[in-house]
Amino acid sequence: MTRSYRFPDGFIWGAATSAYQIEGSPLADGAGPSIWQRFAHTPGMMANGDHGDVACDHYRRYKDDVRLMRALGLHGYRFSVAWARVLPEGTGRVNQQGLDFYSRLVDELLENDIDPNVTLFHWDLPAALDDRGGWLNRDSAHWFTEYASVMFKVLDDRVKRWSTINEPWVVTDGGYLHGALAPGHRSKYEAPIAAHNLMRASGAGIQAYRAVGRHEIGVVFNIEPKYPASQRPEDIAATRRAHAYMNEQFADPALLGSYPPELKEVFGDAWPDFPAEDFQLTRQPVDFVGINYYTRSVVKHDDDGYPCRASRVRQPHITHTETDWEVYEQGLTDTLMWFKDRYGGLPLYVTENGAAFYDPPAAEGDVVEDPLRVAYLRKHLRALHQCIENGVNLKGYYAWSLLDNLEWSLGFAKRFGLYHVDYASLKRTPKASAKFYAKVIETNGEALA
Ligand code: PNW
Repeated sequence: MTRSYRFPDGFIWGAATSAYQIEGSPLADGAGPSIWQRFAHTPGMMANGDHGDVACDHYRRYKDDVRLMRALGLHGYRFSVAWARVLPEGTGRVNQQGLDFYSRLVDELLENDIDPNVTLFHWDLPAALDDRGGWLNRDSAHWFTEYASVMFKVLDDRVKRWSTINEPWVVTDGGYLHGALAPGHRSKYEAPIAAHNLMRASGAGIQAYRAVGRHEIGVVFNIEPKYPASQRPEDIAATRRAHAYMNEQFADPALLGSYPPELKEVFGDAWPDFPAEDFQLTRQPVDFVGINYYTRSVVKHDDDGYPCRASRVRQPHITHTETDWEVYEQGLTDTLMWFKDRYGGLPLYVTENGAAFYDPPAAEGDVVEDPLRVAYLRKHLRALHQCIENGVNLKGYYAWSLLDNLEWSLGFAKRFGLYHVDYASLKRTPKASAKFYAKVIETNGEALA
């Protein structure tokens, strides 16, 4: 007998994007600059000199893009709000025109029966706040709640799912430790402080929501499971450090109210003594957690590996994506099972999952053939079905991404979309993965068989 991959009734099938990656027009209608606007216009920071000035022009084409979502049959759409459109200086004055854009987008989604899932912070901090120290300033938790409260007030009548912060690990590792992402700092001393303040901000945002909100709020982590390259004690210890650094450093303060002890080994004298009362703020009850899963890594001890004295061991026999990530669906199952074991059975969403592959051009009127992305999706969705059978409280899935878009400092060359975007004409073309995903949604998973 063939196995059925039917998902539970009410499972949310969605797709995700983020503001700076798709919107374009970053300074339109009174918006202030963000750190990504600045970073992308700093020579040498972006592959190919790419930037988000136009991106997918979603700011002006959002109605067309909602039509694409509708064609997929999406139940949900996860997007982020550009903080500096709403509060151009980050705090204080509210820019009504910026708010109106998101209000129109939400209305358009609802008219098409698509449930909005709003991420408040997906990396584009207002530049004015970076000038005040950004995430290194403890006041950032107050700045964030001021902004979040404006959004709750305007959209909570229509938005039923909110997330505070997207992937705090990437913000701190890329933005404050290695400098490859905005704001481009390289400091072992700054990274844990920025991380801590992001989790304080997330907690403060959740606390503010409890006073005024009527629906659900959570936080989104990227989780990359770590597997030891050998059973040698030093590889196992390196794997523990890498896992504590990337995964537990964020989920632990949010859900357990503490940090794992390995972080002291990772950061050494750069690890601060955080005030005990901060953990009441970081540990606010959440309605769900969003997990972004892309890949795993196999880890060995390496004295030159920074900052964990660990490095990745490439697995030559496994397919890798264009961002050099292993295709490893068992890692998704392991991640969700680990999460349930460590943090309990709270509701989970996979808020991002997808792959960059080279997609060959299509003739006019044809779909873009992307067999590797179809295979990636199929494998990961089958793995998710297994998780549900194993008792994971999984409520929905958001594919990354609806459209090809600006892959941050890697530029437009890395394409994650279900829809291909021609950046000269801005024309959207469905890929075979879009057709496949539409079938999965229509059959509630049965097309995975
Ligand atoms: C996520 N890593 O970023 C982001 O949420 C998206 O904005 C991004 O486009 C997508 O994944 C694809 O990269 C990540 O190095 C960046 O582990 C880097 C990592 C993970 C997630």
